[in-house]
Amino acid sequence: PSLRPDANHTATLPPLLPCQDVPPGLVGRLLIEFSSPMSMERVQRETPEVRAGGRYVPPDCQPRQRVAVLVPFRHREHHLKYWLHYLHPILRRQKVAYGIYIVNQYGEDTFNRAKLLNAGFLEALRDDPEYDCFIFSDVDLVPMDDRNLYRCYEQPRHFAIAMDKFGCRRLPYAGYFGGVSGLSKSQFLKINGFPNEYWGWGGEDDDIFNRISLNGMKVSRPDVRIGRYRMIKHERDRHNEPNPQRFTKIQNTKLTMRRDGISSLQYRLVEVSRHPLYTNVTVDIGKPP
Ligand code: UDH
Repeated sequence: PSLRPDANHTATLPPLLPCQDVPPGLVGRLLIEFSSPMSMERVQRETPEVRAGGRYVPPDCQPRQRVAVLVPFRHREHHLKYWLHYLHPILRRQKVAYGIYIVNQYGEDTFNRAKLLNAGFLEALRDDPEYDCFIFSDVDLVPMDDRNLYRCYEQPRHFAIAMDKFGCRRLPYAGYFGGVSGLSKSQFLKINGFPNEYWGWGGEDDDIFNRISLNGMKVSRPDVRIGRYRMIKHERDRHNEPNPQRFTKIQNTKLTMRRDGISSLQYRLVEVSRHPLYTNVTVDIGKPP
């Protein structure tokens, strides 16, 4: 804990107490909708407490974790406005220190969600080596309850367990790990990060689930009433067609995970820019072989 100088720099304030495990300002179930118009200016106006680059530290307690929230991204500006509008206030109430990183895929080659997230992991750590928890969130998913705490747990966490698109019922299948997940730095390194070789839509989340199980860990999840999400409706993106190789690839995680992952990641950093509510990291991750 640091001693903070007071306004006159003559005395020091007592160190802050650790933030409570269950933050006292949570409100529970939230009303989420994507029909009212949203502009980035409005979101910025309503979120003055966040520092440049989308960084926040609770002012009234000592946070227990430093969380980097990583969003795989390309051409979804419309979704990003809603996502930031809802997520910043939720994360603030949850009393963690956090930073938002939009990991933007450069160029128009086939999308690769997991490889982007690997690059985001390294770039967030380069920005702040103190991050000890990483949350990976699609840009079109907003939690419906702020008791779904965006932090890291004893075991890798799957947050998005019930979505309105699946009728808010439980998981589509038992090993589902898509949408929003979270791993501590050591959990992430233990599974050698995410696979780099899933180009196009699908399969990478199942591969990550396999990595977790094969390394002796077990996915933890919130209560089904708390883990609900709203998804912004959209059509399939261009250059993110379903990957026909995904079914065979997920059979082979055990053989591939040691050589394919954060240890073998290659990309070119194109740009890092600090926006008022997020840090944009644009990376050139290449294209399928
Ligand atoms: N993403 C982008 N840009 C893209 C592709 C994906 O930003 O071009 C990111 C974004 O964060 C998105 C995530 O990757 O939330 C996952 O991709 P997705 O939203 O395409 O996957 P999802 O399973 O949808 O949500 C699949 C297509 C549904 C088509 C339905 C047609 N009615």
